[in-house]
Amino acid sequence: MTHRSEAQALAPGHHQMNKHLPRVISDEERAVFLRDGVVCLRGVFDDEWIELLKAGLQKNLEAPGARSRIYDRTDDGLFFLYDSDNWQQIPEYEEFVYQSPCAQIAAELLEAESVHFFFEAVFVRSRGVTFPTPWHQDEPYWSVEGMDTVSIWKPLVPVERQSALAFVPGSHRWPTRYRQADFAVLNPDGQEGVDTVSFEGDDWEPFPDIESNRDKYEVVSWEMAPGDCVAFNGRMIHGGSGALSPNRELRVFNTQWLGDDVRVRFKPHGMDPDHSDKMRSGGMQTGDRLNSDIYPRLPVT
Ligand SMILES: O=C(O)CCC(=O)C(=O)O
Repeated sequence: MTHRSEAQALAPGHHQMNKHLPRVISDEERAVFLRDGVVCLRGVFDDEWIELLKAGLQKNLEAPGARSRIYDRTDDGLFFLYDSDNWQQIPEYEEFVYQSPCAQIAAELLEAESVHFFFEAVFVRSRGVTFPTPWHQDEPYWSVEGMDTVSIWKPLVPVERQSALAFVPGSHRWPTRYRQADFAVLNPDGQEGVDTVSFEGDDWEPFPDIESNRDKYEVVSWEMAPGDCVAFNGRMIHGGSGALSPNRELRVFNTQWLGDDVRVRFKPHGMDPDHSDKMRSGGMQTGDRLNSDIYPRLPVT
């Protein structure tokens, strides 16, 4: 594994992208991603990346970040934790962002010459948690707008199909603006200052009932092993993960990548995660391209 300091020495002022994808992303996989908005990629991260992320996640759990949230907690101590944007505090995450094949995968799926890294997110469920992630689309919550987005969701432990993140194929192209869930209400510990959104008014249609109509919406999910990932567009309807078997935990590391048409857009209904302060302090306003000093731009080599 090349360390970031070596990479910087190789390319001052630029971050060298690791080229060691264990295998090529096929034309068919790219076509599925563009058509369905989601593709399951098998065996694209070697064990060394999984071990690195596990070590980083352990540090993350020992010292959760400012955005850390508990979404669910049971009386017998089971929890579902979310955290994000700690990549500059956790060296293992930073190394993964700059050096792993992840940026290459994102750029290849988006057919882009470079991609911006937006943020990482972790989703940790202790053994037997059944709490499902509400169905939603990501982009309405983000402080950016655009079609060229991809999130790369990878379990660090084996995950059964019933527990994996699930998707409505093709929903990234649906024109309807749906009223999204406010994740701020998932707050059993009464944490203060959590990001909140409010999709009020006539601009938003009621969110479809995906859970009761999984067959109708042709919902897909996959049993996955460490090294596999699902790559999905930020406009995809997804959710329904959870439902762990009693002896299974779930540890997921997700990274979000932004391509050519993405611009900053501060949303009047609120943002989650709200990057508007971070963006404003980096000189970004609605309509701007992302500032590469804040959101690293990684070229495909
Ligand atoms: O892993 C989960 O349960 C939620 C993931 C999710 O919603 C996301 O990555 O956008």
